[in-house]
Amino acid sequence: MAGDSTVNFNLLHRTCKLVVLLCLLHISVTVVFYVRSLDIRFAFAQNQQTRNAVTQLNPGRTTLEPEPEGPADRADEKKAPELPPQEEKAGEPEKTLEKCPETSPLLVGPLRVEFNIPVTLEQTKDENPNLQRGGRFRPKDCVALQKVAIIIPFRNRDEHLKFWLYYLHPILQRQQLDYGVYVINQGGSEIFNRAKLLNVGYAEALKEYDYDCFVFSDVDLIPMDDRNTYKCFSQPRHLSVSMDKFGFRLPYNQYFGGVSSMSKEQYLKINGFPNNYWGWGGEDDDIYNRLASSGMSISRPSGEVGKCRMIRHQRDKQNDPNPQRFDRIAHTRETMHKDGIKSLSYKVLKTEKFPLFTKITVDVGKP
Ligand code: UDH
Ligand code: NGS
Repeated sequence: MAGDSTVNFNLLHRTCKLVVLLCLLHISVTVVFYVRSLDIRFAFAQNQQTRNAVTQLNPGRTTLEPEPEGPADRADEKKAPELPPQEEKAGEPEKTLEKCPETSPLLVGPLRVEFNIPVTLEQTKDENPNLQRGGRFRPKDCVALQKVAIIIPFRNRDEHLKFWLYYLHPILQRQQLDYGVYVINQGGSEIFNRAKLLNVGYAEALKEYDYDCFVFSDVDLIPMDDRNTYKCFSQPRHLSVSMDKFGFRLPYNQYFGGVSSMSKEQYLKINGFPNNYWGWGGEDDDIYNRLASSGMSISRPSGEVGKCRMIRHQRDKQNDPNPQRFDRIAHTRETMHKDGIKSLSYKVLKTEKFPLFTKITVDVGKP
C-alpha cells in the first residue's frame, strides 16, 4: 500500500515537472513571436506614416507604371547651394554615394487620404525632420535620379496647402527625389492666372537650383498611391489621371489638368505655358495642344496608381470661367511661339522661406 502511494507520488511529481517545463517552453515561444511581430508592426507604421522612412519594407517591389524614365542620369551635375553635403559624418572617411534605384524600395503603394481631420504645419514639420528650409529634401543614402521642382499655383488656399504638405512631403521623400516645393502666390486681387503662375514657378525655381524636372500641381490634389512618382518621363506626364471627382477616370482623353510633369527640355520645346488665360478654364487644354503640335505624346500611370483625391471647395473669387477660352484654344498653334516662357514678365513682391515650402508672391499683372 505504502509502496503504491510512493510510486503514484513519483509519477505525479514527474508529470507536474513535465507540465511546468512545457508551459515554460510555450511561454518562451510566445514571447519570441510577440517581440518579432512588434518589430514588423513598427516597421510598417514607419513606412506608412513617416516621412523619411529608411526601413526597406518591400525591397523587390515593382511599380505598375508602364514606362521608363526621362532625364534620369544627371543628378550629379550641380549641387544645391543651401543643402548640406550628403552623407558626411565626422571621423568617417568620405563615401561615394551610389545612385538611388530606379524604383524606390521605400514605396508602400495605396494610401489612405482623408480631409475630415484638420492638420497643422507644426505637426507636418515635426513629422518630417529631414526637410531643409524652404521645403527642400534630398535622400541621405543615395543620389536622387532627378532634381524636381514642384510648382503650386496659389491664392488664398491655406487650408488646402496644409493638407497638401502633410500628405506630399512623406510621399516625395519615399520616392527618393531631390526636390523643392514652390508655392507661387498671386498677389493683389486681380483675376487669377494659373498658367502664368506656373511659368513664374519654373523661372524662379531655376534661379535657385539646377532642377531638371518640373511637377505642376494644383493645391487641392492628393495622390492616393505613392507609386505615382512625381518625376519626369521620356514624354510629358499627366499624373492626376484618376480623380475621385470624375469617378476615378479621365473626364476626356486630352485632359491635362491637375498634376503634370515635364523635363526642362520638354517644357522649353513648347515655349512653356500661355500667359494670357485669365480666369478659370482652357489653359490646360492649351498646354495639351502645345505638346501635341510639338510632336510629343502624353505619358500616364495606370488608373490604379494614378488615383487621387480632390479637396472639395467652392469656386474662388476672381476665378470665374474665362469666356475667351474656347477661342484661345482654337489658336494655340499660331500663338504658342509668341506667348510663353520667352515672353513672360512679372514682378516678385516677396520671397519667404518656410520650413515646409518656399512661398513666392508675385504681381502677374492683369488682362
Ligand atoms: N487656385 C488658387 N486660388 C484661387 C484659384 C485657383 O490657389 O483663387 C489654384 C489652386 O492651386 C487650384 C488651382 O489653382 O487647385 C486650380 O483652380 P481651381 O481649383 O479653381 O480649379 P478647379 O477646376 O475648380 O479645381 C473649379 C471650381 C469648381 C467649383 C465647384 C463648385 N462646386
Ligand atoms: C474643361 C476645361 C478644362 C478643365 C476641365 C475640367 O472643360 O480647363 O474641363 O474641369 N476646358 C475648357 O473649359 C475649355 S473641372 O471639372 O476640373 O472643373 O480643366
